[in-house]
Amino acid sequence: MKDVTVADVRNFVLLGHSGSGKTTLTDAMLFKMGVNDRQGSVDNGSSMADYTDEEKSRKITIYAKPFSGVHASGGRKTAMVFCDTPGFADFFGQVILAGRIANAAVVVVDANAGVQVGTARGWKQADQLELPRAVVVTGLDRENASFARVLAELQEKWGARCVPVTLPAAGGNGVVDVLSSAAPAPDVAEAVQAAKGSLVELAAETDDTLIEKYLAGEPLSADELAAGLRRAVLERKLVPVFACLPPKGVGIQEFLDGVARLFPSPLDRPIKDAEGRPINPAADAPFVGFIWRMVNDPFIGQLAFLYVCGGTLKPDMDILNATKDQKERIAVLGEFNGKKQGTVESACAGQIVALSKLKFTGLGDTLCAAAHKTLLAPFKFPNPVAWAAIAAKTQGDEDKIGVALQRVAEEDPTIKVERSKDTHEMVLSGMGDTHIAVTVEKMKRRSNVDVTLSTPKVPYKETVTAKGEGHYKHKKQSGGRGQFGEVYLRVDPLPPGETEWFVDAIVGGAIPGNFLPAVQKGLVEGMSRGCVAGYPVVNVRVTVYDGSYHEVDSSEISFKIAGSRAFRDGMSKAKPVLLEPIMTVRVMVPDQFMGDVNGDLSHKRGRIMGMETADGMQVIVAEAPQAELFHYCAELRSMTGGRGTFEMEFNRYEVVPSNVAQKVIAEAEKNKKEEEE
Ligand SMILES: Nc1nc2c(ncn2[C@@H]2O[C@H](COP(=O)(O)OP(=O)(O)O)[C@@H](O)[C@H]2O)c(=O)[nH]1
Ligand SMILES: [Mg+2]
Repeated sequence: MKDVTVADVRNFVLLGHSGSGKTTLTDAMLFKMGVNDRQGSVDNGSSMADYTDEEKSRKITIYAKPFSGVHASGGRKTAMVFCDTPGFADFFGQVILAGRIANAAVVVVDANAGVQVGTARGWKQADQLELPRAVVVTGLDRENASFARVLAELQEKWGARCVPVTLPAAGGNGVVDVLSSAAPAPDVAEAVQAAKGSLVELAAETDDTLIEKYLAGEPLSADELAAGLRRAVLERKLVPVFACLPPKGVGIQEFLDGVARLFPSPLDRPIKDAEGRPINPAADAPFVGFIWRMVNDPFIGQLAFLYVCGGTLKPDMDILNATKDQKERIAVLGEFNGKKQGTVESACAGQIVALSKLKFTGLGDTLCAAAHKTLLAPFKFPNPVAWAAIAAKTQGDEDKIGVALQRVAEEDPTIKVERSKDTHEMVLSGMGDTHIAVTVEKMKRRSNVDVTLSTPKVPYKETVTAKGEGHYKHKKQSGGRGQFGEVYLRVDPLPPGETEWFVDAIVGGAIPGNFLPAVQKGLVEGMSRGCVAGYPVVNVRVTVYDGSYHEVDSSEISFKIAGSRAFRDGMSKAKPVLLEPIMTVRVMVPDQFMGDVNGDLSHKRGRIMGMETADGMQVIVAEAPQAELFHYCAELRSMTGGRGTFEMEFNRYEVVPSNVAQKVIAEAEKNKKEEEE
């Protein structure tokens, strides 16, 4: 974009339920602004926005992507910068990324389906970010579509501030602009009149002198009305509603006109730094920018997408990465519309540029003029809600998985990989099963590693509940020098608060002091695989109180073996039990699902600890075993039509009830046999 002034930049993010038409609207806008010479379509794979293989094969948006173009209307040029985002809950991380750099939100609502789960999720995110917003009602041609019905629903949910600025007309093949001076067709005249009345009133209410004028029955001038409307949108007292039929390009011109007229520019809404101080958005202020998107492109290499918060970025400037405290060099400012790439000579507030070959910069970093260090707050993402153990299909590919996943995680901070030190599995976690599946697919395509996914193993542990005596005499005579070591010990529960698990109660040198470390080593080994199902043993105390040795045959290895076996003997007599991790779960659901969710949790051996309400939702706090929760995300979504969400964290270990323990033990024995074969 050339010759753009900050005041003429409009920057917004598209939010809404999956399938509501956000991407189709994106393609329609790009075509209207001449960025594309035909209108791309999600359905035939020609969309400029949903262009990645994983998006094309699923026909859904997976990544938030930036677009830009110039909208010319009435002799005025406006730079439109906007992000298309996924509506699917699994990819909400992308909404968090794009939301951070938006000056306004456009919530897309389908005229048949109305407000859906994803619509409400997007709206809530916009609320949290305090974003001014508009609604675009799409799908006017769909069966049972009704603009009037959706408008009523919007007003019921989000107030009378939702007022149409364009209305469907001409049997759905056109729209009328409520504020246009042309006389509306008779069939819409009444609706136009009502909307105009509401708009004028909301505009007047933003200013004391205007409201006086309005109440005195004087008309507002065109300039007063325009300024009042913009202020009302900025203050979130007006949510303009637009009617569109994106596949046919109907209402797009009017929508872009509306954005140019009504939306704030970056000058109206300065971004705040980490301390809450506004960053000066003016073009001549010191440069500050924020990295909100990273892409590891197999052909281009790594691209860092930067949002300019203030000042003007030009190539070859002295740039500081304030997050890493490192100087960076910038050669070229890239501009991307999907795959289509170009370059720009400079970028001001509200614009997005792609930077390549940065040395230190990652997602969430702040770049700024070296002489004016500024830092923005880092991103915050929700905790994972879905987990899968991941293993290489081909032996030897394990290292490749690690590297490939790390590259994916650089782009997508809601994907996490961890090697469990308890189960030794590599566990991939994310925002849902589809998120994990897409990640694996992407990894395969880019790094050519094939993996298998499975339910992660539960990190069971074992302990004892009573006192047990253990004894082992290790004696071996095989030709030359033999082996000899004998250990007597007692195993009992480690008293709460104590950490000293080993007690030396040997008297009279029954086991010489120099062999005690070997005995201890044997105990540690014994504790690494308990006698119940071979899981690590915790919270036990071992008192070694007697033993015997042989002048010649005793050795470290003999005592290590004796220690390990004596422990096993003692533990098996000390009423050993299996322990499992218990999680604290917070489930957020609308009222009507309370019964189902509570019932299901009890079914999962859960205990309801409390209930509260927050944000108009019921919050159920429960404790339940981790073993029952690996697939809770999918189960809760299907139980609640996607409206329930949850978070969970580890709480403590608890004894596994014996009927469940029997199954775990049987499974462990089966696995052991398989290993031995
Ligand atoms: N009939 C009709 N179909 C639409 C309209 N807008 C989008 N679609 C279709 O709805 C489906 C989902 O659209 P898409 O833009 O991918 O939705 P998104 O998930 O919100 O990005 C696609 O098959 C589109 O062709 C519309 O206004 N009318
Ligand atoms: Mg989409």
